[in-house]
Amino acid sequence: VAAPTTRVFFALWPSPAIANRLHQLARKAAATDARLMRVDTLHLTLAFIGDVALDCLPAIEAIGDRLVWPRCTLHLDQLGHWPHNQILWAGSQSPPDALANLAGELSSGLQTIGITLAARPFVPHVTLARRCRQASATVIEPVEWAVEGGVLAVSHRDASGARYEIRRRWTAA
Ligand code: 2AM
Repeated sequence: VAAPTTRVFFALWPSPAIANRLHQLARKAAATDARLMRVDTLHLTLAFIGDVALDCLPAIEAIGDRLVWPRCTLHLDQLGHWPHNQILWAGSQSPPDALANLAGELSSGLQTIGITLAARPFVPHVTLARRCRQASATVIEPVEWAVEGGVLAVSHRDASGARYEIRRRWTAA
C-alpha cells in the first residue's frame, strides 16, 4: 500500500483587501469564459513541492521555521497572459530581490531534505484566471502588497478545481 501523500507548496498569501483588488482586476481583464480564481485562493507561489508523503511534512515545516521571512513591498503593476497554459496573472516589473532570495532559500532548504524543485526560473506571479484564451498584457495602477510573511499551503483537488488549506503561517521578523 502506498504511503498517503499530500500536495504542498510555499506561498505568499495576500490580505483580503489585496486579494479583493486583484480579483476585481481579473474580472475586468479576463475573457468572459475564463475561470476566475476565487478571491480566497489568490496567492503567489514561492516553491511548488507537489506530492509528498505525509511524514515529510514536519521536515518541510522546519525549513519554514528556520527561515528569516523578509518584509518587503511588492508592486503588482502588470497583468500578463501566458498562451501556453492560458493563465492570466498579475506580476511586477521590478519584483524585490527579497522574493527571489526567499524562493532560492526555500529551494536550497528543500534540497537538504532530498526534495529537488523543478529547474524552472522563479517568475513571481499571482494567477488570476485559468482557461483564459485571450487577454492583452497591460500595465496597471500598482497594487502595493506589503509582504509580511508566508505560508505552507496544501492543495486539495476535486471536481470543482483546487481548494487550498493553509497549514502553517510564518510572520516576518
Ligand atoms: P500557477 O498558478 O502558475 O499554475 C498551486 O498549484 C500553485 O503552485 C499554483 O500557484 C501553481 O502555479 C504553482 N505551481 C508551480 N509549479 C506547478 C506544477 N508543476 N504543478 C502545479 N502547480 C504548480
